[in-house]
Amino acid sequence: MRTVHSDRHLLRANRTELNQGRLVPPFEKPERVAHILARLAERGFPAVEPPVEHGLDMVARVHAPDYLHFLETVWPRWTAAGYAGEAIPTVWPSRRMTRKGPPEEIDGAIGWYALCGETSISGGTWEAARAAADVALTAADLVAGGERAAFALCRPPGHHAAQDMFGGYCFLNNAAIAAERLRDRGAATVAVLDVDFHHGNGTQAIFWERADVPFLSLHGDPRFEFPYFLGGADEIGAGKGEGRNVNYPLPPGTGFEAWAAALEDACARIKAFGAEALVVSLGVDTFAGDPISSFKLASPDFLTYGARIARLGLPTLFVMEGGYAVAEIGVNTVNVLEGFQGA
Ligand code: 6XA
Ligand code: ZN
Repeated sequence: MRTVHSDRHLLRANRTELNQGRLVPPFEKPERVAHILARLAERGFPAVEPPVEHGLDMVARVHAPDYLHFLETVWPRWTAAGYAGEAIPTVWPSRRMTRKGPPEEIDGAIGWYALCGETSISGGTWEAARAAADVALTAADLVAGGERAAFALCRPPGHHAAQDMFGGYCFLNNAAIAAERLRDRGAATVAVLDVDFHHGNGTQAIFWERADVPFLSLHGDPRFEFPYFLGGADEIGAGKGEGRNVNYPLPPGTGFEAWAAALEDACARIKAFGAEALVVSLGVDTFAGDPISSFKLASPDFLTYGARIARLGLPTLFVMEGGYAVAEIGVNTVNVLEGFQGA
């Protein structure tokens, strides 16, 4: 399996995350990628390939123009305002605050575009996010060109990013952008299967009314887990997308047996939807040792479920999302790919 990856992820090197009431070093850090690259090499995967620049056309199919302009300019605006720290929202258009649109002041505008407050923005974030989208698009092109599967080693991740919102470490929705690309390149129905521990609220929102991109997500029950305000089993899509959004909220502490049963159901539905290609939002924060998640998957379980995904028999694009047990992130991620290849 070929891997696409850009060194420009290193430009995303923020120093702060708001976690449990403290500013801490971010969990979503560059070392994550180094461990995955090392494991790919150790296991004999082909040398990683740099992305082809695709410009912003495909990105703009998923994200609103004013949001893209915000992402491009937020850091210079923040520093020009004289703020000393990294850009973090502190106020939102919350219930009963009815003014629409971003205010002039960047301290307010960032709240308009933020879905939550842990994710700081610093210089280089926009450049890294753009490179990650190019990685996803380039890997999607490999699959569209006939590869059985490809791995988009994206960083920063994307599945929380909605049409016009960032948060949960995400800025551009790499998986959604790739799914659009696979649609353009001829797959009539492209399923997105999100196996990250967290609900892919951004991907769900983007394809909510779409029949051509069904979205299926296994995740921590939002009654207990981030992003809290989306991800219930009763969210089934609307309009043409009705019945094509499928959530599997699972309780804290879920182990592989229950998780795999949900995956089995998701696979049956992907078949029933008639998907011609598959995008997997691949977060490995379902691992028992993950510092911010509560599922109990063990490293061999990642091999097992990679093989199950392969048995769908679909051209498959893996897009990297979360996973913060850094010492094991390489093994767990590459286990999914090896399980897939060995099936
Ligand atoms: C914020 C948790 C953000 C979760 C990010 C993630 N307290 N998403 O891994 O998949
Ligand atoms: Zn996650």
